[in-house]
Amino acid sequence: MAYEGLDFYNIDDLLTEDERTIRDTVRGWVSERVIPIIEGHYQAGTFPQELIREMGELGFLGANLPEEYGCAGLNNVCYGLICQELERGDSAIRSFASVQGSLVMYPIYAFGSEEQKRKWLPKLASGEAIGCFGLTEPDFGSNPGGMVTKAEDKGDHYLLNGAKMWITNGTIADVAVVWAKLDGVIHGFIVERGMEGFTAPEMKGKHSLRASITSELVFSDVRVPKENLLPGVKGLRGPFSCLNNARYGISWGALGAAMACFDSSKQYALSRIQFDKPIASYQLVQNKLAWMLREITKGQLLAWRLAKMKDDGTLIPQQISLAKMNNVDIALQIARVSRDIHGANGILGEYPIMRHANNLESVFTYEGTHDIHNLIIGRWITGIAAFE
Ligand code: TGC
Ligand code: FAD
Repeated sequence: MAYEGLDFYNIDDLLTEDERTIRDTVRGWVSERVIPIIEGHYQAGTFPQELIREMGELGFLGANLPEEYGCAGLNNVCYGLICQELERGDSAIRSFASVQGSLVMYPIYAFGSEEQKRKWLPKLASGEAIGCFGLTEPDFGSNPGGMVTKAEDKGDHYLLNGAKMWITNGTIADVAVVWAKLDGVIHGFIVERGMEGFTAPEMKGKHSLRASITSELVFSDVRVPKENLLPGVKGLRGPFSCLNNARYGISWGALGAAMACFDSSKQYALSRIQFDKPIASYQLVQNKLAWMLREITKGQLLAWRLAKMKDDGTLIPQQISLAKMNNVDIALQIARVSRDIHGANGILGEYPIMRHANNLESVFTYEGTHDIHNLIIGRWITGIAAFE
């Protein structure tokens, strides 16, 4: 039976025909190309690289950036729906698209020179080139302002030294947008694969996002040409502006994972017989399903409203924080309850549940931990920063 999603509050009525068509295209692609192979990649700890060019051809990469640079030029509802459907497949697939589009293409588009845009955006949009985003360091995760990676002005080039950690796509990336301090102020640099002194070893041993590549980035006296500095921004506003876009996409993406867990739970509960009846006939199980539906429906309304405000240009970062923290939180809880409904079968790769639950542990932490988003909202309410 084809996957139909969950739409208890007729949110489809709020979408245009084009938006629904795009959602259905991504949904069909995920059913056909991602779901049959993703568990194998998860078990093997590999990313399905053959999907990258397909995602490019279908317009999933940098989907909300302008057509002028080879992108699809879609609105933010479409971008959100793409994230939702990709993450129904696996958080690794949405992560790939988030990093490529929101964290690599966006800063080049928003802060890059015209030459940088022409050189990188079409290749990144088509999937011919792969990008990564280096902000986090071993000792500076939630507090990236403390970073120690630094660039020195050497006249005709910058000399880059330092290390980044937990970088999605790092090992396979052709280009890294790296944030480093130049005279104590954070700037963005385009570091290219093959530059002498730049290595990106893969991090192994993850129990979460196993179908995603996560890497260190090591810079040892890397000579970065002057023209590779992103000229349009300095300070933390640069990386945080990228995070606004990626966090926005995650708000939608987490719903995709939650909807996959709900769908599997409903089917399982209807077919699993215990004490001579389907477990779906017991009040306790119905309570769990009703709670999932309730939380997903609220999350969908948050995401849709967020998209409208983003398209109107009225969205503030604190509103993104609310949706990111809420939707990831409920998705993670739904995945855990879903595991319970599936009983022992819930731990098997035959069902997507444990994979989503484990992935969502990372999503809860990356792009600002749950509590960092609490503190961002707390600062907005009180005017008092409680980070330190
Ligand atoms: P703070 O003093 O608040 O701000 C410093 C400057 O930045 C500006 N700013 C923003 N600008 C645009 N958008 C935002 N959301 C912004 N938030 C702050 C701010 O106006 C200020 O500008 P200026 O011109 O006055 O200097 O900075 P802080 O150091 O106190 O930091 C506050 C805090 C904790 C909220 C922040 O550091 C934070 O968000 N930490 C979390 C770090 C994080 O999210 N890292 C994510 C790394 S990337 C990643 O995880 C990718 S996973 C991808 C995947 O695989 O999908
Ligand atoms: P910490 O900052 O050490 O936090 C640990 C705990 O302390 C958390 O519970 C946190 O909420 C809490 N805490 C921290 N500060 C405070 C405070 N002031 N008040 C109260 N509680 C606090 N980064 C990139 O730059 N690029 C990427 O592509 C990328 N991809 C990632 C992929 C994966 C799979 C993962 C797991 C991470 C990725 N990250 C990436 C890194 C991610 O953004 C960081 O892990 C995240 O920002 C948190 O940093 P940390 O892990 O160092 O945790």
